[in-house]
Amino acid sequence: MDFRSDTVTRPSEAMREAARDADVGDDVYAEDPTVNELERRAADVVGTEAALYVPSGTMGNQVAIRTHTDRGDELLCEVESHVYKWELGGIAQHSGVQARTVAGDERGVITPEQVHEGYVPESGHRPGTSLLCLENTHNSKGGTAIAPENIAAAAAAAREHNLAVHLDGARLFNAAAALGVDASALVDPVDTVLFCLSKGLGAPVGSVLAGPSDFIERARRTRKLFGGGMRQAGMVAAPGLCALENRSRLAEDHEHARALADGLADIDRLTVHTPETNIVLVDTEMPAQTFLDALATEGVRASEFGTHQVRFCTHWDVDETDVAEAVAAAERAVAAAV
Ligand code: TLP
Repeated sequence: MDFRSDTVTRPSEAMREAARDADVGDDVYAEDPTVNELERRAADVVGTEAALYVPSGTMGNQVAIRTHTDRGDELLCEVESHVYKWELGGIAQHSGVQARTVAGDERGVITPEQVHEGYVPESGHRPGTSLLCLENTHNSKGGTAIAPENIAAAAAAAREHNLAVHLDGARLFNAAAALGVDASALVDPVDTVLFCLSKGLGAPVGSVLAGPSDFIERARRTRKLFGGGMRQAGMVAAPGLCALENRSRLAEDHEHARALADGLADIDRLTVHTPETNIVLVDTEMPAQTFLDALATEGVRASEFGTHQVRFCTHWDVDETDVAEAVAAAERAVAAAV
């Protein structure tokens, strides 16, 4: 049982068939009908003018940053955000941009005041901020679903300084499902959004960068520059189209995460954070790796998220029985991890 991430899912039969039967063309000439359909449909779903299919969430975020900024600019982001913490310093490497971080609250929310304080006006000595990056759900904070009001407030503060706002919504639809809102409500306040087809939605490959048409046209050139221009990409976009229709199943993952959290909470020497979506963070009294090794011998995999913290992700390849078995395995692992 693999709880390391929601990226580990295997494509369904329907996805495999869709890939086999996909109508394809050369997407670098924008002639792949399946990719074009996916981009149209994706833009529709999040309420933007246009969208761009990209190979990964990381590429989508990095293409967005490069397209929004100029070399030597500064961007503002939460200190534990994925773009800053988990993308190999891509902000500096790909865009020549300096990141200024602010520490959000325990759920990863950035306040308007923090945006005002973090903003740097361009001067003879200072680079000048051009972009605010937000994240929803916030991965490092345990998949917290940030409310539309919080997104809107931070974005409004950014606009007072003429900053563009990019949302890393790798798990945007998890946030929407948890909050009971349409994804467009989370996207309306920002300029651009990245979301992943390859996480809870279950596609084997791919993410989408969405925003205004003129931005997406420029992002298409950046994607090519970054080596992300794919040819008969309809083969992988077709399962992505199936994935887009999987949005309603995410609530199931959230239920499984709650059941998992409840079960783990009864185990001594583990402290469980209450999940808001499909991510369960667990603080371990013993070193996280010791617990993970013991858990692996019980046939359950999870991720190290800190020296004394592990992350479990639920997804469509784990069901209720798996959750119950994982809890029992965790109990044995804690007993064994001395
Ligand atoms: N996150 C992965 C790891 O990199 C940690 C995971 O297993 O959660 N934004 C957010 C908020 C993400 O969580 C991720 C993936 C990405 C962007 C990047 O997506 P990919 O993996 O498609 O490049």
